[in-house]
Amino acid sequence: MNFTPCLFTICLLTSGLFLAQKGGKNKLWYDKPAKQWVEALPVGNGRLAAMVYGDPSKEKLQLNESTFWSGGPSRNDNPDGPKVLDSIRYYLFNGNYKRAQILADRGLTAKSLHGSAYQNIGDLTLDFNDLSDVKNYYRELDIEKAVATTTFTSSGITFKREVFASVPDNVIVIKLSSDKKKTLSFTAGFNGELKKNTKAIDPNTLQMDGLSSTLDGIQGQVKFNALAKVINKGGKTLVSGNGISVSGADEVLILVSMATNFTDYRTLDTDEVLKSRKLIESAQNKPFETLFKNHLAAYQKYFKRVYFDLGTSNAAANPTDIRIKNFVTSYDPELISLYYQFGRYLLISSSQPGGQPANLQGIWNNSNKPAWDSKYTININTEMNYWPAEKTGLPEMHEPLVQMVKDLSESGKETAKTMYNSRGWVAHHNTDIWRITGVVDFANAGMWPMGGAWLSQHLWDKYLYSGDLNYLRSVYPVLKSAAQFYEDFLIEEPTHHWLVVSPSMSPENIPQGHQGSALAAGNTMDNQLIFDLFTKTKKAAQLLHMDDDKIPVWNTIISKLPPMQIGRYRQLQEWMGDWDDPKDNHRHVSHLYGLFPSNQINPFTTPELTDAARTVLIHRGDVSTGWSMGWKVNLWAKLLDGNHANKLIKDQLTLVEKDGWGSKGGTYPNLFDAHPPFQIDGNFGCTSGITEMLLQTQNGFIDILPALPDEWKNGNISGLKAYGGFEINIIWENNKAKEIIIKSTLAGNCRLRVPNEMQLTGNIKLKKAEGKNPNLFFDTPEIKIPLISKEAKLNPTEIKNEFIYDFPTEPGKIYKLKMK
Ligand code: FUC
Repeated sequence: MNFTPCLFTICLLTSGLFLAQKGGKNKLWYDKPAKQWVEALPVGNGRLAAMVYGDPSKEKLQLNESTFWSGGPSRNDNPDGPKVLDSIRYYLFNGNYKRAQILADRGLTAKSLHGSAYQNIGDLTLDFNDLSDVKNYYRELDIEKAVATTTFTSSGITFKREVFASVPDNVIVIKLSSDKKKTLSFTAGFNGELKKNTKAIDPNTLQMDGLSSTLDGIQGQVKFNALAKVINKGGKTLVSGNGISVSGADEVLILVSMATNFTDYRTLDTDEVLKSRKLIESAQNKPFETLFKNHLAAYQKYFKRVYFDLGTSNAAANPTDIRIKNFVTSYDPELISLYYQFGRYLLISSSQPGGQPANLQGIWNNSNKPAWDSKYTININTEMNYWPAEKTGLPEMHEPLVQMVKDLSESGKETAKTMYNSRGWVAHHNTDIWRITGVVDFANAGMWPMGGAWLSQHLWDKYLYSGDLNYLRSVYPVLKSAAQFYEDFLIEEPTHHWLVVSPSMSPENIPQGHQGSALAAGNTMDNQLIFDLFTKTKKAAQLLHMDDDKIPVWNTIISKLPPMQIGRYRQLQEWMGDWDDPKDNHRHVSHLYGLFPSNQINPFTTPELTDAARTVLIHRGDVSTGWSMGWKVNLWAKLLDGNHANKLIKDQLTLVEKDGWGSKGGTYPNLFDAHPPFQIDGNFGCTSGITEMLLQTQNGFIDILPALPDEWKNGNISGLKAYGGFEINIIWENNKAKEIIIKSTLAGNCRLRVPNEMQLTGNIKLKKAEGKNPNLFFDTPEIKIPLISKEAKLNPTEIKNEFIYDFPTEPGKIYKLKMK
């Protein structure tokens, strides 16, 4: 192919009809086709996904379907659990950590099944037979419309390709057009490693079917069927080998449908051929304009809820990969807002009601043996995927996670019984589409019986945004059963007689002097998770007037949990013993769960713990894997240090040019987060973190611009959500809040913390806030006084709280505050 990249200064496409608006606020764009997967552009409808390469001569769309996983319905509980549990606990309480680990590997780690892998359907290729004289090349992903477009000229003709994945029509739509009739000629074909057959079933329909892999001894049982319907205007189509050749068409629409036999995590009885065919049949009679209109309405309903503007600069005139490369040395605020909205784009595109939750790679995966199986790591990664959901106006996208937790509460009940002889449900550090809940990999990574406790927090937190009691009623049994597991599983440790989780670990870190074993009892994160789980379950029961008799039981458990501890280096202790190493730069900062996403540590009511949490972050350092940096953006925001949070955003927006493995994260040319390799949690974590810099809602009030970096002088954001059903718009100028608009949907007291003096427009006066916030959505927990090492020299910072106001609100009313 003779290919000339376009220079952005001269890249004006020739034809008026095909003139593409190059770049722009919500666009990723490039002046060359993707050479590797992390340069291709993702589209998805929550179930179907494609990575679009945009190659003029050899177009490729790598395809996924969210239910195409290796294996089949399966479980992985180790039945020897009850035989080894007491001994493991004995060893842990007596300092023989290594023996505990060895025994856990023997009696608790899964005997053979370590989880299934999310797999790749294959590629749709469109071979244009080496186009000559390619010029004016341009490709973009418009995240405001969720469309990937490629345009270029060849021999003076302008070609255009548009691709989107439609939720309402449930197919991937590709439109090929040009500004001259009869110029579209190519061969279309399917290919994939796991295919069984691929053929043209008629001159307009390609079909591929296949079967998922066998892994860890579980026979691959997921069957897929993929169809591509080629609808040409003008020209003709012919079956050519396994493909279809199109010649001399004026315009071509290709509809891609994919389906599997997956019905639910226990059942594989869907007719994948019928499903895939029906979807094509109902889409094929609709004109492109109708398909596009349907798609746009369904997508924008979600996307347009939040608008974010941080200003722009000349840097925005460059292609996206160059902007990432230059980010640290140039001033490019619009890349931050683009990256932010890209996180929302990815969540809308990978997690739709009724579907699977976003896995480690969302739904985009080109491998059949992906990193960590591209499954669900629930000791941080899956939770992080959903941090932006509620607060950035995407509660519907949270639903697949809620459904997965409901599934796990069923599958995990058997695990609790089989492995620990306990009631309730338990999940460890991984799960997959079959909702396995046993211990995977090896004890040093997998022996963490807290996955259920962490995921359950999402059930309650979702309620805090909507106030929907019917929803709360529907998830309450899951919360109660998660708590019930720990009612049975917690054990009194011999020194302080605290109730602790044992065996467990602080994911996935090994304390110094611990004989190389990660296993320990009473780890800080576990205590924080249990505290939250029981506190939230109790609140839910009280709101729903249920289980009065359980309240004293839960209160007793809460009172016997260990307090947080500040160790000799002034650090929040990660473990029950003062074992932290100030040189430890492990990517997990599990004990900081208490700071974010939880609110047990905050600068307002727990200054000493806040100081100790800051020490941990300083010891750990900034640069790490992608998701670790994404978490740290949130953590520094919660410490009210916007400049440090901004530094982390810069670390995260460091270009990683090539796909591969490593421990230094960053961002790929297509804005995918680099663990490396690609892992989507970093994208979502950072979107959440940016929100936390502008709005926090967990400390008993709505905190406006709590961690605004000096560099973000002017900006505005609208459509953010706070607890208690409040919707917030903020405009700031010269680092001061200029205007705040608050919509109340549920009524109640609105307590606001603002960075400068403000007044309400209209008749209502702001009152200086005093005492506890009467609005129960903002209720904050009572934390035990921490134990502090005698060697620790604390340095807590005092927070200036000059402007905290109260005003009453009514449902449906809008309130405007202006700078005084
Ligand atoms: C956890 C992390 C790794 C990776 C994996 C998917 O094990 O420690 O860094 O993100 O999940």
